[in-house]
Amino acid sequence: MKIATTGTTSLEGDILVYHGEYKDIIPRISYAGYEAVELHISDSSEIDREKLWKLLTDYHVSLTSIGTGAVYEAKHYNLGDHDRRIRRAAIQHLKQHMITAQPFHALVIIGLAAGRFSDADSPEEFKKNLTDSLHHLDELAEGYDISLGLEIMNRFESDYLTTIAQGIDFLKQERFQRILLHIDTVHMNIEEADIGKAIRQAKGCIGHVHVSDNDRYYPGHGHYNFYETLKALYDIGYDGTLALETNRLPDTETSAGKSLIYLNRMIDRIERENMEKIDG
Ligand code: LER
Ligand code: MN
Repeated sequence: MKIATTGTTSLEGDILVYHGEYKDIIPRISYAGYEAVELHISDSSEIDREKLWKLLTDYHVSLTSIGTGAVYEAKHYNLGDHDRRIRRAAIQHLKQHMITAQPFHALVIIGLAAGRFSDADSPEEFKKNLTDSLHHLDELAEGYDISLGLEIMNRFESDYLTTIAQGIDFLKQERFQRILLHIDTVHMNIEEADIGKAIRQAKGCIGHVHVSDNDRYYPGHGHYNFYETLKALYDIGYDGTLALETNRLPDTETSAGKSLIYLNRMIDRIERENMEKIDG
């Protein structure tokens, strides 16, 4: 499992760890000991991709994933909307992120940009529109050789597919080539009755994981049971990213530093226990 921090050029908001221009935050991410980052990008068509890719390569930081939710708040682009033009705009917008993701085979997140029931005339219409849009994106992702992560979010931020079990059923029904589930400790903490069991049942279906403590602080700050989550992920052979969708409190460097120490220690413990079990 690879640990990624998060970054954005937006100077506002506490959620996400590094805020600032790429030329400033990517060196800081590297000096903090991270080899991977998830970037939340408001519009991929507006960035200098070559410059970003070079910066990442020069600092040995790989791009694991792209957060895309900002467009729902800024422009209301979403994949389930009643208006076909809005759905198309959302797909084109996500396609631009796929281009940014391509050299690193990063995963493009579909979270808030999926939309809400209220964006269509009925829940049924929303589900149909979203499913059609996802099939379109699935084909595009195949062409760009990247994956998409359909984020399972809690009931206060999403109306559809709020548990891992619902996500698994949806993936099985639609048989996407490139869409996997993206789970998040904050959402699981709200929606799952048994987090370890829910993860174990999703073997082969999980493409991405957001981690933060129950209060959105760095892991280890609150009372979330990371051992249970990481052990379940380890046991199902999850080999993807743990991306720190945490706040930057009390400050960026503290959040980044404490997260890395805590998660590495937890992964080491799980690996050690596994070795001891094998050794008998
Ligand atoms: C997005 O990844 C997410 O988890 C949301 O809770 C953010 O609003
Ligand atoms: Mn998340």
